[in-house]
Amino acid sequence: MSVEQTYTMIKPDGVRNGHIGQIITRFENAGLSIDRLELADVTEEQARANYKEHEGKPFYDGLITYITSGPVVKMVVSGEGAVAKVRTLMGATNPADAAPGTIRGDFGLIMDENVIHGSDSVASAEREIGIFFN
Ligand code: IDP
Ligand code: MG
Repeated sequence: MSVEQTYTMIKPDGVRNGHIGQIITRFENAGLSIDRLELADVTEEQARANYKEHEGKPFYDGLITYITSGPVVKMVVSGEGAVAKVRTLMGATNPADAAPGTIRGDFGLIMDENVIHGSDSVASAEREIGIFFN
């Protein structure tokens, strides 16, 4: 493994429900560094670019509406194996299946509002950092 950067964002429900501090604390406790951080709305263009792979799926329109529904916390996080580390800390996509102790397991309840996004590969991370921090 090597030092990587990943893109992660606390989604509108995570911000709305007051979980920013606890989520950032989990990253820092895991030894990850916060390289960039910004509270902002996701534009429709950014949302569509980020979720391009899901275009046409039944949940796609709802996903775009949800991710643009309020401010998010956008972050670039780095460290040894940061991409996989953040995904492990996040937990399973559906909070109903996410293990206790994971961010989605502890702070989420339903698939439609699953608290956090994290890049799934180094290539995705580079693409997503370009979308959200240009
Ligand atoms: P991931 O966020 O764990 O990488 P993906 O399968 O890439 O999961 O899906 C991207 C996002 O789309 C999820 O985080 C979730 O917000 C949303 N999503 C995925 N599948 C569904 C679904 O079946 N219903 C509602 N939303 C979904
Ligand atoms: Mg994904």
